[in-house]
Amino acid sequence: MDIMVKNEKLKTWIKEVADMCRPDAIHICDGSKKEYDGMMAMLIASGSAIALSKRPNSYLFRSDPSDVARVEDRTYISTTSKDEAGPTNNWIDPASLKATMKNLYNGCMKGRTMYVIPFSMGPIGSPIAKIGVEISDSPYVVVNMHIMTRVSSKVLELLGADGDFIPCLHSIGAPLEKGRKDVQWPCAPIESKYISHFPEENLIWSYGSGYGGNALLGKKCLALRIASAMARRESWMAEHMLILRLTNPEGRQYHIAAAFPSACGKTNLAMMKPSLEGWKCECIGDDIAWMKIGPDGRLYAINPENGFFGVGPGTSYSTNAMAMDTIKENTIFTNCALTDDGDIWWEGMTDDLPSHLIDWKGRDWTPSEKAEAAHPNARFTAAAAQCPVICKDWENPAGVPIDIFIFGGRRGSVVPLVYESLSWEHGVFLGATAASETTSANIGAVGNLRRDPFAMKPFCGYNMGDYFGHWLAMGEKLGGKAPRIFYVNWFRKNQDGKFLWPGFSENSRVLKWMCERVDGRAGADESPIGLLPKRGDLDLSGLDIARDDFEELMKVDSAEWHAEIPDIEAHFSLFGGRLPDSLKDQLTALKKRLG
Ligand code: SAT
Ligand code: MN
Repeated sequence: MDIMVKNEKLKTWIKEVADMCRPDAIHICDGSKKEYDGMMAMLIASGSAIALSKRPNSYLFRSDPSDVARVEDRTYISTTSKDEAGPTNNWIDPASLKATMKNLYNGCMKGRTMYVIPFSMGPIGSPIAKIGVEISDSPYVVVNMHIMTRVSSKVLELLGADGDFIPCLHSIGAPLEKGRKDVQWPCAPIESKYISHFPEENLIWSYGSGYGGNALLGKKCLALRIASAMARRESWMAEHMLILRLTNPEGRQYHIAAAFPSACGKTNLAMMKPSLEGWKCECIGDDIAWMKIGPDGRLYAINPENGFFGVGPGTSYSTNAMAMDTIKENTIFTNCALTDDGDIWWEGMTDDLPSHLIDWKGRDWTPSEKAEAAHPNARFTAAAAQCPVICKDWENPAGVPIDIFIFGGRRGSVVPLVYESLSWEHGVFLGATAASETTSANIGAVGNLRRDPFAMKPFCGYNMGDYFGHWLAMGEKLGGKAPRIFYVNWFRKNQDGKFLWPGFSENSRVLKWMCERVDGRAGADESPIGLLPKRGDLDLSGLDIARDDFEELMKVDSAEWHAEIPDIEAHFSLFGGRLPDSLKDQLTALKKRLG
């Protein structure tokens, strides 16, 4: 074993895993450019990666068609009691889950190299950062972790002999027999995939998938599922939220954290170019926020990640120019289409369709093809530092003080463009009842409505009833310094199925109203569901939107909201005695207001 490892717990763990998984070789990663380049050269030689001649230092990967997104059905929160995992998580008791997985791990790395990846979530050495070590047999995971987290031998130095870290074990679950040629994207069949979390011992075991959040274990597994359980124990928050800084024409800064389900436009909002004169948006993070109460009693947020794992399709110079500039070079692409001149392409990137492509499955594609050229969950992996509007404070260990929380989802009907909560408790009710049409970020049907509280349904590492309680408790601690809470829906459609709101840059109009609410400068009308902007409160100057359409967009229809109640009741009933009373009171109050 490499001499670099001095940490006792790490040494023991590496040996245990190697004895169980039986790799041919062990490589301790140092996070260097040399390591990255060497790994890419190997991936190109083996046929797993394609170097893109049109994009400097950028590569395309194509996954197995069965391994294209997170697998929520195969994701487990394994706590001693089932009740601790709660009704929104899959649960198997730790002893039997570990027994099953040890069987799978047994010899699973034969013919492969086992990579030991020391990484930091948050700037290395900062007091709020957490150290993880991922063991993986996937070189694709190594190169992605290089971008998405801070991989470095400095992390090992920091660990010293007895420092603690979060062990993250990952295998693609595809041992390679001697003399056999490897496939392009080795992985295990769906029924033997397991993405398992043991929050009582801060441990992650993932098996069978090489894709995204299933395999890059610093992200959803550590920074959300394990971190949310730690945050509850230690009175802080780990949330599925983007973080942005908005500056108004007078130079006043506002910090916004917003929770939307996967593939609902968090990256677009985080890097938005405001259409309003004089307003500026800077990105701090696009997916995860860790938040603590600071010495002044306000809530401060940091982004624990180092890069973006963003959805490609729909991203273009008109929807998200900053993302397009971020991925100009040094980017990993997964499941995008390949152009004839050696670049990537996805649906929505350009107005004109290319006349010929190689699709994400490696087949010839022409515009007459019905199937998409890029997978709808095709992704780019790029360093946050490459974003032209990355905020200068994005790595500040003190974080940024949050003024505004936004919840939302994708709803074709019922929910208006924006409304404000009546109180913190009501805001928690809005988060707890958030609903969205499902997207391709998870394996499963797309477009079904589901309750996705705080956009955390797939990511909460403990009983979600207790999580609601944690939000209420944080509100009590924050008191008058708590951020204001809003709910948005960029996705409302008219009867013909056309979007009523242009979204993207124009969302700055909605954010402006929120900022003015914070400053007590904009009005609001009370409605049964919350506070709506009064006519004239939303700055619509220069925007071509028909009056009828705007009314439709902002409409709160009593009958439609009445029809939501049984679904909210069914959702709440899942939590039984763990549902905080104050949320029951909020539901009763909503019914009363609806009349
Ligand atoms: O695949 S990831 O979990 O990293 C992306 C997402 O679903 O948000
Ligand atoms: Mn996400």
